[in-house]
Amino acid sequence: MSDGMNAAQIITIERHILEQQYRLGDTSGHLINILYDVALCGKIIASNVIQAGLTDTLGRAGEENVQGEQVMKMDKFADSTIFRLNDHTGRLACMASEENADVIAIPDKYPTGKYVLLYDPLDGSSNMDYNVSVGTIFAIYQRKSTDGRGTLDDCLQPGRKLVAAGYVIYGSSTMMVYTTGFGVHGFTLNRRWGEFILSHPNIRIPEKPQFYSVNTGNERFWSPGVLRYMRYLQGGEEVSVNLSCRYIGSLVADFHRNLLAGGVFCYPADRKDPKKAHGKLRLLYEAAPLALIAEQAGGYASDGRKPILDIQPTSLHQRVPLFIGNTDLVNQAEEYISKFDGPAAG
Ligand code: FBP
Repeated sequence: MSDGMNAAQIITIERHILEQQYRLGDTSGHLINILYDVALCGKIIASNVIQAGLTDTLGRAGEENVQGEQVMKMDKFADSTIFRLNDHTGRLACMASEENADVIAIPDKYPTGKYVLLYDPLDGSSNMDYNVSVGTIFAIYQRKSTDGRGTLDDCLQPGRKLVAAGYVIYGSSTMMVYTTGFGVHGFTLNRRWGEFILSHPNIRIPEKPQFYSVNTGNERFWSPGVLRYMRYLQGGEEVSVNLSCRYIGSLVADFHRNLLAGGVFCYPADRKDPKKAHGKLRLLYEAAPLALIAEQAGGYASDGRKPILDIQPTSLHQRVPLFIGNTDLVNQAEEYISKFDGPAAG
């Protein structure tokens, strides 16, 4: 027995990912290795997150990113860690990050490969200084172009084309949750072994939801359909559900809780703030990868009108409204929005 586990129980993330290889027909093994590299990024970032107060990694880096947000020191660390661990492997055509305005090219001295890696290096980073859970979100596509350096077009693919997606959450424990289209699986980092071990196989969103998550501070900016939907979630409509409100303000943490306990996370469009007229969260490295996880776990993700996974991206940092979690709850959001906000504009 080791750490309370007998050998037969120990399923490392490498073993689990390798078992996916045969299902994926990823003969090159490149996708498998990218997933393993992401897990290694998670371990390195986790080792810094957990002692951030002791090292000079809390606070702002004194610059603004393409989103118009203050960049945190840990954003920079996480961003450069993911780049450095993936720029030389020959598995990627290109990368894109929430922290970088443009497509990230593979340095000329290194070969390119057939996959594209998109990532939010440290989601919820503005909460880091307050010891709130944060996360890394990743999305992997096969390139569309045939060879050479990858392009913007290789990154602008609808979520239905994802070959793998997931996140690493840095909370009371560090977990990696991923899917390659064969269910959703969660691994907990055993710090003594320095290894992610399978702890949550085949995650399914519980049928009976418990929570709704939304920043009610934005209520005055919501459309009539969204306002009625929130009343429905709070038990204020004739036919209602009666959920408890939980909002951390860190997407990965809010999503992870609802994935395991049942519920819905909402970041609606914001009718007054032009910057958030299409929501706050980014389609490519927040909404789409989590939408694949949700659907693979028996849930659903929508922009209030249509499936997130069907949206054809038009720009790298495009934002979308997001309703994600139990299918029934998200379907209700679509119904309230179409009933009280009328047909979609344009
Ligand atoms: P980033 O930190 O990746 O920019 O994420 C944005 C985010 O912090 C989400 O994690 C979270 O769900 C949301 O913004 C919170 O926004 P608000 O403070 O407006 O409720």
